[in-house]
Amino acid sequence: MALDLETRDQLIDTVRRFVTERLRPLEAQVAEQDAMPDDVVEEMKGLGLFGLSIPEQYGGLDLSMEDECLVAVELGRTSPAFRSAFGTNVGIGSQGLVMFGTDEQKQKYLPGIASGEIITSFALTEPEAGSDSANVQTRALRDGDHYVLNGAKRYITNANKAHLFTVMARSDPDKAGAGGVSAFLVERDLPGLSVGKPEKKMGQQGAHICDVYFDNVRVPVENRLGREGEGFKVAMQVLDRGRLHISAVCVGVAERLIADSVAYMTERKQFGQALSNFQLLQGMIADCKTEVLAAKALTMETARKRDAGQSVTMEAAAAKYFASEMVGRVADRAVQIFGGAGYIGEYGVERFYRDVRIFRIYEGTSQIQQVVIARETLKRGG
Ligand code: COS
Repeated sequence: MALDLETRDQLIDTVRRFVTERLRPLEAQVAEQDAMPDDVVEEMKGLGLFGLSIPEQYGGLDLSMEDECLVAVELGRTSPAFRSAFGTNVGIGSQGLVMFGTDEQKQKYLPGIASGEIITSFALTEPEAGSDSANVQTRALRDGDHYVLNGAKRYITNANKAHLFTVMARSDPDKAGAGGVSAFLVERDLPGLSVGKPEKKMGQQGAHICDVYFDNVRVPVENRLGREGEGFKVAMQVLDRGRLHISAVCVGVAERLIADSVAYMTERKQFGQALSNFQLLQGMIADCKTEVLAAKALTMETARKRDAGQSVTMEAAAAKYFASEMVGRVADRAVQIFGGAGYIGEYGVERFYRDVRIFRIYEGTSQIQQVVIARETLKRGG
């Protein structure tokens, strides 16, 4: 649902203040401790951030994709680890349920997801199914009114905190590829489900990814999401949407890095004058600004198309591809503008440089986005 302009501006203003006053001062601490303070998470719940995309009837804010992207841009202006705390609830952890769930499933889980009481995770990736996500090996064999899940998932965001997983598993062992995959809502406390230790990562400390193991986990048939064999489609549609949200976050991070770079260029003097007077550095700022404007325009245009009910598989892939590569270039230039100060920990620029690297990998690598863009363009004939 699109908010009226006044309500939207109020929400954006509230999020902007929360980011500036509450989250930014904690960036270094969260990175050093690799942990999100509980009180911050509680404040996020109070602001409704866990339920941005959840329909109003289940207690969420029910934002349109356009409004969600505007909020995501604001949240991008701080360490991306903060957004990750509720990112799965807003995106890949909840949207399969929102798009494909039955009324009963929605009533059971969505209010808790919207309030942040239930943390969600999206379990698609496996050791042998990364970019080739149709090659899911986790089994879900039907046994009466249950499916029995066996297998392992890898790099699952928020798995260590999750209460509910959307799991893609092969329900038809005779069918290789996408057609044999079904999606399931799997509760954390089912016997046989276990979660590994958080991985040590390059960046985004404070956000966690872990393996998830299924050892004869009995999932009731009523927890299947969509029809049998429809799981890959569920995953792809969730990712179409998720990719757009990530694009908006990339725009926010880039805007933050440009603002930090401009502030530094104004203050720092070399050769007797401010760095901002040097045209080679101005050229870097111009390139950053041009690219972020382009990424934002593509992201918002695609969000509006999606809100209008159009399929945006290709456009969302293009937005994710362009925005994630763009923020990588912007972060690299920011390190260059800061010089030695960009390379040491104190200024936080090197932390963003590491944090943004994952945007070109998760929810589909840049190369997968290229595949999606090319396939769709060829299919459409141009
Ligand atoms: N929406 C709806 N359906 C889709 C779809 C989409 N965006 N993309 C594919 N499908 C459907 C196809 O239409 C096809 O259905 P039919 O068999 O009925 O025609 C089926 O799904 C299989 O699609 P396809 O043949 O394109 O599958 P591929 O194995 O070639 O894989 C890619 C397609 C590579 C695009 C997919 O595996 C992918 O996105 N990989 C990256 C996964 C990813 O992002 N992982 C990150 C982890 S999650 S954080």
